[in-house]
Amino acid sequence: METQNLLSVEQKQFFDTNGYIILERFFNEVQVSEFKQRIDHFWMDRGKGNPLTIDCYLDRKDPNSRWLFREVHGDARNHPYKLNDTHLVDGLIQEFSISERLAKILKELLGAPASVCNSLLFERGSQQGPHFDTFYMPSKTPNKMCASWIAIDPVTDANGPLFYYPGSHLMEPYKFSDGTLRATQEEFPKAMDFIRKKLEEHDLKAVHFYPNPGDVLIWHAQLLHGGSAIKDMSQTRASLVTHYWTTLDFPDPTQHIDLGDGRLILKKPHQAAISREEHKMVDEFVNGLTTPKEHRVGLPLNFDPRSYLLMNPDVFRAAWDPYTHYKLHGQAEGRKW
Ligand SMILES: O=C(O)CCC(=O)C(=O)O
Repeated sequence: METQNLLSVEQKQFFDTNGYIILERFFNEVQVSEFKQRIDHFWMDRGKGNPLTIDCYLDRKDPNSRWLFREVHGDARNHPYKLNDTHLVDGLIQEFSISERLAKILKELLGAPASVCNSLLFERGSQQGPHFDTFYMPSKTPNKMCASWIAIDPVTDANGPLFYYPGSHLMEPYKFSDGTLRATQEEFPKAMDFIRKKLEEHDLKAVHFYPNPGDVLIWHAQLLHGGSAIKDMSQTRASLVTHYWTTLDFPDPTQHIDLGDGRLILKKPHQAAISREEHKMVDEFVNGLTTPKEHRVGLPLNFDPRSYLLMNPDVFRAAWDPYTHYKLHGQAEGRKW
């Protein structure tokens, strides 16, 4: 039996033309308040077996260093952070990341069932510069990927609104030297120059997003977006970002956790399988690395050697240099960091 579409023809056309759609009051006040309580719960319940990782400021200026959530100081909560993949461990987060209604809408936009590839829980803005999601996680089938951004707190100019460039998904993408859209550290400045030129050519300007709690923005994989600077760090701006690939790239049903009603999550190993003692050894090992220069080129933009070893204890235990291992084996094996 043919199920009815949830998006109107106009909404679908808007997405195709602009690269995003906004769904106001998609989640109600009760759901939003449960979500907020769940964030408190995550911070209180950080026991020994907690498998989550967090990207946060601790000893560095940028928030890209990854830690075991159970080991970070509670003060990390007062700074921008991303708590990774809570959808893998929590049913309430799954109700947001891939609610039944959202799954149907994503299928209408992508033309194939969506499956959650990852999720990021923020309590403050990311302050991340303009980027395409394909810099980090391009889908195998071009353009068969998108993301949802769910507002949990109201967004103001002071708490670092998300910004995006309507129509940027139609610009010619920058291809990195390996022929893919996945960014490398060395080529990043060149790619950004190319993108700035294209924005000028198409006369595209950034728009800021000021949603109310419960509103959802869905963006196309190639929509240029980022997070504005936070002017008032005391204001939280909780949000959940979920990235989706499709079953076109993962046709084997055993690759997904099937929650029923078309709700799919890609299976992933839990990320933090390393003991506290080994963790210290990883730090020392990484500080002492003397990797040859040629092994450090062509790596993904956000490659973090420390996090790579933390998430792949077998690599650390075999005393592999993380850069070399990633280039020779990890990339082809789809290993994470
Ligand atoms: O919420 C933000 O500040 C930006 C999020 C973002 O760019 C992303 O998760 O890809």
